[in-house]
Amino acid sequence: MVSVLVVFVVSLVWIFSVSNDVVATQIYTIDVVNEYHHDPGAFSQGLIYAGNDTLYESTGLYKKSSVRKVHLQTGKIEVFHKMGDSWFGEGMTLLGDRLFQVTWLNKKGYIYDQNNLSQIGSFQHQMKDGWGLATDGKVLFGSDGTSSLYAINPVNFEVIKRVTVKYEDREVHYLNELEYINGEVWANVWVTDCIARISPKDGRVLSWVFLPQLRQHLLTSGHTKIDVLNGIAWDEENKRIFVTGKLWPKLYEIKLRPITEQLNKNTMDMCSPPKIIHRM
Ligand SMILES: [Ca+2]
Repeated sequence: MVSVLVVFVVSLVWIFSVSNDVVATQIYTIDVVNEYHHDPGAFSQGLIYAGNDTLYESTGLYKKSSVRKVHLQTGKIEVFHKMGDSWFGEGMTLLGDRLFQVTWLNKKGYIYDQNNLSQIGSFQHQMKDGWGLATDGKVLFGSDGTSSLYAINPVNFEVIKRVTVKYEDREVHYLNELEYINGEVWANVWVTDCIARISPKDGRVLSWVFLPQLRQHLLTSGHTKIDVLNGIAWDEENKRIFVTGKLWPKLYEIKLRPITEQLNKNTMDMCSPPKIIHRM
């Protein structure tokens, strides 16, 4: 009888703790504050805001990969660096006055002068692949398309720390473009319309941002050749969040709005697809 009671009490505690976790994970939808022109030929892989209405963008695809300095208001490309035809540009971040960029299916990255985008160095990293980069001003955060989030020494490029990103007990695979915002690392999850807000301390997904309306609106407006949502940039000074996607004709400034929707299995499948598909 005592053991039955113990099991009952333990079960109650477990149910209570699980339901608390579900309630504690905030979900946000978004409102569009501004929209700007974005080069529809830019296969966006890295996006950074650098002050003075200036964005830096890294783009992918073989023979088309590039690094650009872009004026926010007009979308005008002010400086353009074309990468070699055999390189596929991926995530990029700005630390000091240098841009660090990783490349797809390769452990080699490049360093550029932020003013003229001249290539001033290269590096080898220890991730499995190069997908996303961000920085808190001290270390580089990196993703490689798995559920791993890396903290990387920006001098010797050794991995300082690796955490597995999880929502509750479920690994979140395909972490893509990154941005460091107020102590969190925000990550596009490849092929989804979701952004995971991650604690870099332990890899826990603290909350989710749902953005399906952006891609859906572009599709219904006739932009049928667009690819997935990818690219997050943060204007620390003015607290502005920018997002775009691969081959999207627009870049959006968004604001988050909390919603009360409960997370269910469909939501989790939508934001954190099982690891069964292979990237083209
Ligand atoms: Ca970014």
